Amino acid sequence: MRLQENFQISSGGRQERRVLLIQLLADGVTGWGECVAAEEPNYSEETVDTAWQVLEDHVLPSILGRETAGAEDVLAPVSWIRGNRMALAGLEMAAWDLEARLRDLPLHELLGGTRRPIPVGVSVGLQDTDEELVRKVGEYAEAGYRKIKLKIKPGRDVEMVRAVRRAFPDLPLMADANSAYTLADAPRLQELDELDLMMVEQPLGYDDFLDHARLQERMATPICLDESIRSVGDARLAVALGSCGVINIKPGRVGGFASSRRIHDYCRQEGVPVWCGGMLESGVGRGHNVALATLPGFTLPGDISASRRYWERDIVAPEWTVDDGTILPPEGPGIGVVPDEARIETLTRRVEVFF
Ligand code: OSB
Ligand code: MG
Repeated sequence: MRLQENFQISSGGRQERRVLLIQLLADGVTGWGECVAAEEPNYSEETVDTAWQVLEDHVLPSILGRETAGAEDVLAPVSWIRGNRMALAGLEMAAWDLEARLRDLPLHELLGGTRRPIPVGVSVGLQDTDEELVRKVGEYAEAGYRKIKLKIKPGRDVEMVRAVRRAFPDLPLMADANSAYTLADAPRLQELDELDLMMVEQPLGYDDFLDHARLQERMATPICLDESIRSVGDARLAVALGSCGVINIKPGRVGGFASSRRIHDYCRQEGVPVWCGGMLESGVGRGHNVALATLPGFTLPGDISASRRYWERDIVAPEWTVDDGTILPPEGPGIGVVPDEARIETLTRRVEVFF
């Protein structure tokens, strides 16, 4: 699927998405999953190709045809697999959608969600000029998004964010560095404290809990961890060390909904706010994110924008729309939207069927 614009983050840009969809069939009903792994290993170690290989060679042979108590336990036979959480999550979330459809329940209800409508924000990629960024942010603010996230990197940070803050003094703003800095940049990052940001996301290394804690001691703005948090164990480590004040939960990154709920429940108990991040998903993965964001601890707007923000045409009907900065979780079964199988077929480059 071709993105409407090249989406630039500190580690590079993306124009095309190779979306790995998983259909899980039982009793004539289909559950849909989306693996969020990217084309290149620049966000996590996984790619769409490693995920395909792990699913084909290791996950599916262990799981297909086995009895399972429900989606919550579908990954039990592959608990021996280390990492590869995006591959596992794609399958696990398909199982949740399947279970919800088999029980004729909306996925958000099966997950225990309570919030509706859900407030949403938008993530804005790096732009060539501050003027272009200010113009884009203005459009999203006008559209009503409840939080606007600016991608930053060294050389495109304090002055750029200041230009946006000057143009929009009251806008809920945050910045995301995707691990572009080191602790040596602390003086620079501290300058962000003057710009009234809701949080700064993943400023340092994807695996560096200690330096995030050192940086948080020196910054008033809460640090939000994204790449660093892959499990509830990571969340416990981050909270114990003081590495962050906020956590971004992406179900695709943490191994699925069961893991997302463990992180959510732990953060709720510890008073750490969470929100649902995004990975440039198609309408299928967007549906999983909408369902997750209905859980009570998701008190901050997620990176869950309308289908049209990324896609000229999405692969689900109806497409995801944002009304006054909110999305109303659908009441239909499963993710509540219908994948457009004819359109998906025209976009498909590779199919494999397992029994
Ligand atoms: O860091 O949150 C991120 C997109 C791809 C990879 C990483 C990130 C992002 C985004 C976009 O910020 C979120 C979205 O709108 O899907
Ligand atoms: Mg991020």
